[in-house]
Amino acid sequence: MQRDEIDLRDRDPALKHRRFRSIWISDVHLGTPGCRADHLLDFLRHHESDYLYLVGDIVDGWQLKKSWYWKQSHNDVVQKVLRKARKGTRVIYIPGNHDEMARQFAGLDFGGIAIRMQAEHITADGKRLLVTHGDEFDGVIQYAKWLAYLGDSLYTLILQLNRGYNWCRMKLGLPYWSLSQYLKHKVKNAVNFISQFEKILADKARHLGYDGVICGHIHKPEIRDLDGTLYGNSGDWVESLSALVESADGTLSVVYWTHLLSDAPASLPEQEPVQENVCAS
Ligand SMILES: [Mn+2]
Repeated sequence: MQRDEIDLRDRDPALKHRRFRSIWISDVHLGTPGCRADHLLDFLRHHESDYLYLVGDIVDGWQLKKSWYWKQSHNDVVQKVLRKARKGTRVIYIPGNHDEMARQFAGLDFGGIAIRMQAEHITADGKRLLVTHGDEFDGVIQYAKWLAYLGDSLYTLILQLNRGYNWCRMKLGLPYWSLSQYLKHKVKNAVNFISQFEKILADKARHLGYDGVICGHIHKPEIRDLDGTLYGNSGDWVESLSALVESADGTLSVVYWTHLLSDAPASLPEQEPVQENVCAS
């Protein structure tokens, strides 16, 4: 059984469906082996909402161009979203950089799904939020698309080169070059990148007169206040298996699929949704 083929049929049927005012999901990457479509399907089955925002990188066109990968569960996710739209959920699809081919349809509606470059969401308590995938604020992607492509395979290449490189260094009497040191440096840079990305998006939203921003792109679920501006990120369905949700009163929170699975039936009746990093404002 593959990692994404877990059997969810034995789940307790008492697990109630939760209703939120809004749900944001992003970075599903349908069309790649990494996509946890079964988990997302399970999440969508147990969560209803008035608004459902698909915040980009839903289908991974970059990977599909390289090699075709499409499973039944990937179809099921698409069908489930279309069904929600038919049944009255307002579905807004904001394409990201991996599904940029859908951007040419921005402004149009298909099957009850509104395709937009970005959207404005007004919460139940009146906050105006900018909803955008976020890659347009990512310097690397914006200015050098080939560099972003390169990133995918760079790590593999480094690992391959490291052995040969160090063999040469040894022959030349040079000390071993540490890959782990290099990667530690890279991780530090990644942390810097994330905080920079968050700041840039919050600044942009503030500049445009919004109370906050909701985005995806960096696969890091988050909800917090950045200098008085709300920053929300719905995460992804490759690693974190997360979504952003808005309760009936306008409270925003991050929910994780893993928490959904671990919900004990005994504690279920009228239990508040699993909330993490709840933003007070
Ligand atoms: Mn992206």
